[in-house]
Amino acid sequence: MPRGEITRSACSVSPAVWRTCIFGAWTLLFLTEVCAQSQQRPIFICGGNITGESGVIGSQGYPGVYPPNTKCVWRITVPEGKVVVLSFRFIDLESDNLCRYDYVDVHSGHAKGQRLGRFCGTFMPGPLVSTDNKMLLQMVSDANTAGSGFLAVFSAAHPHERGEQYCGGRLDKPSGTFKTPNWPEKDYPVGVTCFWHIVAPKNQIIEVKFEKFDVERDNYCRYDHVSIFNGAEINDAKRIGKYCGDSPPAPVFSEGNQLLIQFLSDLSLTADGFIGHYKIRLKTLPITTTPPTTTTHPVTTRPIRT
Ligand SMILES: [Ca+2]
Ligand SMILES: [Ca+2]
Repeated sequence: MPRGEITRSACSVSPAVWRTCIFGAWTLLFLTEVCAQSQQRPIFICGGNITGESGVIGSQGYPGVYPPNTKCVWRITVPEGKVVVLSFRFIDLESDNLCRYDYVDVHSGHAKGQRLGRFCGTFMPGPLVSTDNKMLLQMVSDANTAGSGFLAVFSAAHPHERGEQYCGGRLDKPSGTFKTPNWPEKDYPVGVTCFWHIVAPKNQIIEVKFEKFDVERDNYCRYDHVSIFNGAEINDAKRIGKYCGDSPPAPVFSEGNQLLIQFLSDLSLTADGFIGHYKIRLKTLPITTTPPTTTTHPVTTRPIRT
């Protein structure tokens, strides 16, 4: 698969065509018009590295039907200190309840740790916000059935600049609040994934309390749920808890100075959602006998089944 920038010079013509141009002014005018039009419309190819304040990403060949059996990866980098806000403008991928065949995954960062969502069919999620200045999109297609793909725009934003409209982000103030999209006016939407990454100064810990909590109930929290992890990434070995239903979880304390809160809703049944608060605390009382974990490099995910 060709990989590279999302746009490239859109107007290349054969020598034969140029000969035609030389002998016919109208032909030249026609070509100029075609070139002008095609330069306004980027040609979308399979994946690439995109750096800048804003940009457009489309599936390979968009708005044409995407090819089968592809895996395309786009890595977005916006200026340091900002976050990436990605908004889908159009999605048409093979439809499936579990997005098993064709899908586009959106990850916060360039590693594939924090997935902000997996999308297929024509479901359009709200804007997705990374926790740092990097985001990764991966689109996968299988052998059969395809659609027109997707078109998305991204822009750089200051963390929390557009806070009320989105969910997730990096929280590094001494205290703060996080809540599901639409809280308290409406139920949270289907198909959202939010990550709040709370960072305290070194040698301090984080306390999280939920004020109100109502997330689709299931005995195993299989559908919609909140998971809280020690550290900065999804890691089953560092999961503090997984919560759903309408009773607020008991207050949670981090072991170290970072905590990741993940909220996921599936594609059906929603509820009021939640509002929670965190506070950074001095590590005065021994909260746990496990030594605090300070991780500066990626930790391999080790699924634990008990
Ligand atoms: Ca397919
Ligand atoms: Ca649900």
